Amino acid sequence: MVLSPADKSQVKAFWQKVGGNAAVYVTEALERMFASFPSTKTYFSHMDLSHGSAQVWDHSKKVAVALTVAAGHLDDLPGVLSALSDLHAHKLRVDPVNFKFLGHYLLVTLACHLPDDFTPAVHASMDKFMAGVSTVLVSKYR
Ligand code: HNI
Repeated sequence: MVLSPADKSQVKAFWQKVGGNAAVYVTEALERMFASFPSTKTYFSHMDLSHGSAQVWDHSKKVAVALTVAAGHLDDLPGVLSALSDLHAHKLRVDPVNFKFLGHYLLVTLACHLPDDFTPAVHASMDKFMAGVSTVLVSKYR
């Protein structure tokens, strides 16, 4: 997954617009994923997944930070996401297909909240960004 220079600047500029709402959007994306694919809830069976859950919120904040770090290091996603790659593959054993789901629901959520900024070009670049993050996070699976 190669992000062109144009993709990189689109991702950076768009993520700036997301700003402090990143964790809110991650929470909504997770809720959408859980609603459409209830099997994904099994990974979080130790957590309270009800709407407004403090545990989900804490988790979303961590995911948001990881995505913000990734958006700031688009030339070194494998480096900055290495520990998370170990965690998801070796410890959590998240099936790779689930990253496509979460990436999809995050893009849908972003499009809903930032419709004017989520142009087709931004959509394409953000899709590549999420695919790039996912590629790293699944790279050590099995
Ligand atoms: Ni994910 C924990 C980032 C996709 C299931 N995940 C984290 C943490 C970050 C993170 C950050 C917290 C690590 C820590 O505590 O140090 N996860 C990301 C990112 C993506 C992603 C950036 C993709 C965009 N995770 C997924 C997917 C699933 C998933 C698709 C399963 C469907 N993640 C988990 C689980 C945990 C987790 C489970 C542990 C939660 C906990 O606190 O016990």
